[in-house]
Amino acid sequence: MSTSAIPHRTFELSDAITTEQRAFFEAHGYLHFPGFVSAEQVESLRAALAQVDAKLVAEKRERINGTPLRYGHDLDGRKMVHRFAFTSQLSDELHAFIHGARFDAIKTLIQDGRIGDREKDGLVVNHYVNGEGSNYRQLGWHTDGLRDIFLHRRRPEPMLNVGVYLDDSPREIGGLRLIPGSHQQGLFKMMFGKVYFLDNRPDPREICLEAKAGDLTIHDGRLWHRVARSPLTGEASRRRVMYVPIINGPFEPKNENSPMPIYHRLSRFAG
Ligand SMILES: O=C(O)CCC(=O)C(=O)O
Ligand SMILES: [Fe+2]
Repeated sequence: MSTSAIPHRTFELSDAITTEQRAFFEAHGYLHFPGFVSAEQVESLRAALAQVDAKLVAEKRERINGTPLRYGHDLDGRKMVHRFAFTSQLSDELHAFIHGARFDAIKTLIQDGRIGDREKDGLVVNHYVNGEGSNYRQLGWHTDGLRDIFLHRRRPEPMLNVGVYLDDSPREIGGLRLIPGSHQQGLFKMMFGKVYFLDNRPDPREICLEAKAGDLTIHDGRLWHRVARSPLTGEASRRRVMYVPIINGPFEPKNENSPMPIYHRLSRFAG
């Protein structure tokens, strides 16, 4: 069976990951759990994010722990952050949320998994909006694990990228496209299978991960994925998703003196 024959499907999250969920994740490299947080909590997380945004804009912060922030302008012309990093270090609420017991089951998908909010790029938040002043409407093909290769490791360590959706993300909004099973491609294809960030073309094997505000998704760090540009404009195109890495291995926290990772030079082409 070719990977393109696999339909997008969802699961229910309880206290533990089931055998079926684990098998699906191992085979296809992603999982989707609708309704992880309530509508009220989505509101509260959006408000916490808006506070961090205002603070960063006011302080004109360019980087956090070496990772560049991406700025643009919102629909009302106000300066905004399109891509945040280490967001949980700037918000007690976001910090408490990602360290809550609700993530315990998810951590068990890898051995000794931990929330990596002080490592890699920490809690990343992507805030896309398709308007005149926007500087971030799509993100080309990439794997998240390439970061490890650039961080002087020979091979990427296990990494789950766990997404929490703060807006509905139907196909009409662009949204996440991924190639199921591509996490098993081997290192060579992971490095050279596509041109990182510059290639935005649809792939016949891709599926669209359609999610709603409050849903949780997981993708393997080796999986090829992209974010398609929304054909909509204005408020209808707004899409906020938080991603926290779950990792294992040696603890490697970043700090304000950490250098800018090389892969960020590549991702600047996204837009
Ligand atoms: O916005 C998304 O859903 C995915 C973003 C992404 O792939 C990334 O930030 O590495
Ligand atoms: Fe990604």
